[in-house]
Amino acid sequence: MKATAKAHTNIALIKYWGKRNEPIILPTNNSLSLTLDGYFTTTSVEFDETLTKDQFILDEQVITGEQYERVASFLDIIRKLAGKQLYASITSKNEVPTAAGFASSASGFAALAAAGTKAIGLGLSNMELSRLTRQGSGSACRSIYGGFAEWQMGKKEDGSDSYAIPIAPAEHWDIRVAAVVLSSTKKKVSSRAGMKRTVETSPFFQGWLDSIPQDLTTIKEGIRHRDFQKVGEIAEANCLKMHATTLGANPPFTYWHDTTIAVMQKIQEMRTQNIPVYFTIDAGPNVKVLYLPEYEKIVEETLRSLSGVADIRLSKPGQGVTYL
Ligand code: 2P0
Repeated sequence: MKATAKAHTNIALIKYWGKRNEPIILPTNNSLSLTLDGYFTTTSVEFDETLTKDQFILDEQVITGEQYERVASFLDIIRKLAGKQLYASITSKNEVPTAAGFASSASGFAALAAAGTKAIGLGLSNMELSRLTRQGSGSACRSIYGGFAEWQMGKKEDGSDSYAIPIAPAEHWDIRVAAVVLSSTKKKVSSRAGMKRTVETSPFFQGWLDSIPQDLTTIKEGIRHRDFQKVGEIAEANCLKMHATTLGANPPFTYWHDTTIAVMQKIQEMRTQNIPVYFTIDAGPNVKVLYLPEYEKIVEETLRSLSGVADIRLSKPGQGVTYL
């Protein structure tokens, strides 16, 4: 009744930004991401007949409150699927530096879903595992796969057709991501609250949705042909459109800081000097820079020299969920 799994986080190139069903996490649009090797969560789940409630230990700390409730509710879904009323002891270790602006919820729920279902004796396919993982955290459903994965929003309201599918494995293309860590990174609006406010109030939201199908078609073509310019241009434009929706929300908000804008401008300036680099930004102020391996040195040096930048963390494409 015990299993251990490891899952990596991912960076969205076409963003998930909006839910059409909050309780079971159904998105308003398809999204597409690259799984990253540098950031992962390892989780062990052990079901135990003597326990009267779940126990959750993260990085050697006993977790209570909202974070505990989210994990226990997710295990309720696994218990229901398996038809077994057993509690578990969950032990997780995060190798996701929160300062780098990567959400540990993606690798966290992917590892929890994989270890939990294996420990309770459910033999799920990757499709079933991704569909289940989605209910813990939306972006986590893409972390079941390595390399490039697309979360298909699905049409059904029961969520049965909403899960990620693999687009290309990590070995297909060595595209790199530099996370630019800013000195000041206080985040005021969580991604969950931010996307909700945007869906409910932003007049730009429909424009965002209308633009997704073409972005997806073009970026998938670019990935297939390893066309870096095509992938970079679409990823950067898609990120800017997502962030534009927040400015139209009521009350309006932005995740950007002054250094966020300085890094974006530096990236665009590097392109005028024939250095092929593009950026993307999630629901926070840190910038993620896309580049090819031969430009690693110049990318790292240039970004490190900017004021307000605390650190640069480099990552390669990573693998999907594995069992240890
Ligand atoms: C993404 N983000 O596609 C987008 C881009 C942030 C910006 O997925 O409510 O933690 O758990 O489904 O997955 C962050 O939202 O939200 C996110 P929930 P999640 O990666």
